[in-house]
Amino acid sequence: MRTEQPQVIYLKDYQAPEYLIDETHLTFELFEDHSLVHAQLVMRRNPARGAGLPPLVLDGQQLELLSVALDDQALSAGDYQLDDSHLTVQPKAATFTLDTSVKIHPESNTALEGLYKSGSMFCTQCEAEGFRKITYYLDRPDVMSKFTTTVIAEQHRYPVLLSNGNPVGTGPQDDGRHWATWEDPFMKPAYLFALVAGDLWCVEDKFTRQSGRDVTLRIYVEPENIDKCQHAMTSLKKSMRWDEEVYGREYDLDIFMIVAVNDFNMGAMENKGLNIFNSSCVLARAETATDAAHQRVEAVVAHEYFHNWSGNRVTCRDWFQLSLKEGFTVFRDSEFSADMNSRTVKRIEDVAYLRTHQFAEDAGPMAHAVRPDSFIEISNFYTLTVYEKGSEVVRMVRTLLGAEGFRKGSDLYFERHDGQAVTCDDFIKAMEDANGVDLTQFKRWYSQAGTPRLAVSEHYDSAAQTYSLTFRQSYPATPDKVEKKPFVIPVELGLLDAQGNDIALRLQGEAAAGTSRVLSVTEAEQTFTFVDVAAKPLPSLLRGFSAPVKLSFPYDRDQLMFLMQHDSDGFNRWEAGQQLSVQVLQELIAQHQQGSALVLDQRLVTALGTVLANEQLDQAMVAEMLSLPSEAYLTEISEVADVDAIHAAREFARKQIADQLFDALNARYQANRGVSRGTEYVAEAEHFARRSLQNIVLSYLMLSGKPEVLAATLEQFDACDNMTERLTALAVLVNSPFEAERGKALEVFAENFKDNPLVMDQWFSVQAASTLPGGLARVKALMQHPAFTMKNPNKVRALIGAFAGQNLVNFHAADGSGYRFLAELVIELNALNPQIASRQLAPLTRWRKYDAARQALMKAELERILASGSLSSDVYEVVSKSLA
Ligand code: B3K
Ligand code: ZN
Repeated sequence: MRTEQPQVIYLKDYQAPEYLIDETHLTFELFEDHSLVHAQLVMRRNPARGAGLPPLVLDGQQLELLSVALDDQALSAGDYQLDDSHLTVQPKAATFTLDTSVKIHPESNTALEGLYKSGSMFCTQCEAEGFRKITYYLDRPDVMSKFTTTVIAEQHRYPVLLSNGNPVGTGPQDDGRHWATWEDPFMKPAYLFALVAGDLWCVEDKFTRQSGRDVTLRIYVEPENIDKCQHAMTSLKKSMRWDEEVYGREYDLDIFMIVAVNDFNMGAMENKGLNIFNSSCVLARAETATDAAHQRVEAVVAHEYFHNWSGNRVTCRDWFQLSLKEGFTVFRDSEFSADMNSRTVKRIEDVAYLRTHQFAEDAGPMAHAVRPDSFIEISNFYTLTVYEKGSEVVRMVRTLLGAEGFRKGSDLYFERHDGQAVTCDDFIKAMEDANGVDLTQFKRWYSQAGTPRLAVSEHYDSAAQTYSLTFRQSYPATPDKVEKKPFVIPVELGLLDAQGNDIALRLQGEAAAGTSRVLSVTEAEQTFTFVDVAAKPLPSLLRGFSAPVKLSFPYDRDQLMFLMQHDSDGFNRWEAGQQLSVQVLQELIAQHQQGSALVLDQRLVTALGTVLANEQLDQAMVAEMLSLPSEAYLTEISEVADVDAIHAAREFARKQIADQLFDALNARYQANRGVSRGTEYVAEAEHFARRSLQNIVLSYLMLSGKPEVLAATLEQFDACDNMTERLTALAVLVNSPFEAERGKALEVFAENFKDNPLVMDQWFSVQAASTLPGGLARVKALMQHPAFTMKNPNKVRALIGAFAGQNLVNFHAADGSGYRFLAELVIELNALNPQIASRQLAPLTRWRKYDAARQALMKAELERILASGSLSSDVYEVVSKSLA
């Protein structure tokens, strides 16, 4: 908890550390009611900071200092200063050794940062600033050290003792305890430190590197989960191969370990050689994990593995540079997933996510640049902007340089900075130097917050046979009130003729350049003119979503239908469908607001009918195209979001589509369920595609309320062999009018899976997201369920996160009951786990999107949180910025 006024930390104040830590020797003695940490730090004055011996200020929080010695001389209380967050000592020489012993309480650490207990095992989470809750240290990423770690614990309870690097020794003590020592040969910052002690089983495999040497791979889990590790292991081996092939990066230690823990604040953590994972991102098998969960496991395993180079070998100089490792690594994992599955579908998923959630963040009170220039609490900056927009920025670099130029740049980056802690500027510099280009203007993507708008207009001159496109950039105001300068916006485009074929592209004054190309828009207003254009074409703009901007072009609905059918770019075919749906839905929203009868533009039904009839199209694409823009996305693009009208309009459109296309939907359902019934579960793209279409189609069919659909749903629920089909059937029932069947299915499901917490998370989520009336009461009742606990972040996300984030009509109930409920929970969570509390707050921070009455209610709840007493810096920062 915060005891002093929270301080704002600025990038411009960065200074290199006064001292360095060459070696870190740690000994942990783990007990049930406390733990002891003995640290020996071999230190020296940082030569880069010049002569003189300023005081050594070590970070440390919630530590009970037992002893401190400088060069083996015990210090007494008068020889050092101690406050809530620092230990200060005065070195006597340029090189010295500092020994400290502290007592800590992992057994009561509910914040899940530092050393804590998850169930019966000990584990750690140090990024960003958790190491200071373990021992006194220079807890900053530019202080890199060689770590040796000894863990001592009771043999019987904790047979497995792990830390980073290679095992160098282990043995029993005569008091029933045992020890293990690990040595990490690579210099690393403290945030990559990890320790695990528990009664764990492991699955072991090996990977042969390109260079011929074997690496031992181990996944450690609690014994009951040993049958759910294979998918993660396969994903790990695929990731290792991919990083060798695509980036030329080999793994460097002889052992790589993953440990699954149930209580974890986020997805996973890339600690050197010892990744610690939320069990939701490791465990997967057909019966208990959905296709989405399988894909998430593959992506997160890859992401953490890729950090070994983008993050660990080359790390961040300071936390303002977080996107250096996160944006780049998200880009790497998304390309990996694209290569392993359907590239277009992966792009669609990423873009839909970015535009719904990151764009909302960029338009809200916490908006910040990809490289923020100030923060109060760094934990609040593990954001969609740093991760997802950061990844888009790296993607644009690749688009501008081409795949080969990008690889030259990444090679130079890794070679030049291996073993260093560097900045986003260093990354771009390597890209520039390897390609002989100047990216100075491009770097505005790192420093300017907010989503740029790009308005496009056209002009066709039939006499001159020229076609011009004019691009106008504009920038919404952001909380930093910084005046924005033009971005470099790579716009990939093509021009379609009347038959829907791409025409040859030739810019005035240039040679012909294929049928799809990238224009680099660099000015606030800029016109590009194409020559030899025989007839007015239809532009396909921002193909593959080549830049994270809000592009607008005045397409009419017939043109969008044409693009849906003919665009050679798969992403833009989907995008045309989304734009058509948005236009149609916005019309329905307006009708609802005017109190007139809702009338659906039949062109949407026709367009979706055509998609549904196209047997050649990848089934996952059909599924994506059938998915109407989410309520959250419709909210994001509204000036003032009318939650009830959005919900009514979307549900009306879905029902119309279901009724009018019933036979075609049903045919697709029967065909796919037929195949699923006769096929064993396989976690591969083609099977994901079949099930995704089968499932979205089933959710449409249920809107008909026909008894035959109920029967089909119950058949799927009972007879399928996998969680994807079962959970979809459950969700469809939960949102259906069939009350008795719904209740029965929920009961059967909970009874079957009561011992599997990850499956119970799904059970909570499906109910929390149900938009039927009475949502809040259902959520409150579920909080009393024995499987629910506020202490487990997965449970909080499954129930409260799903309610506030996905169940918009219920959460935004006009009486403010949803807001009050969330505020109360945030106050409770603030005391237990500040990081989770601050994350759950996000929906309340978006108050500017709503009508005056809701705004007042939401702000009142934010005020109430602010006034509630001793707030963590995490919650304080988000609430105070939201009210500013
Ligand atoms: N680097 C970690 C995130 C740590 C978050 C700390 N609050 C996971 C990842 O991005 O790979
Ligand atoms: Zn990461």
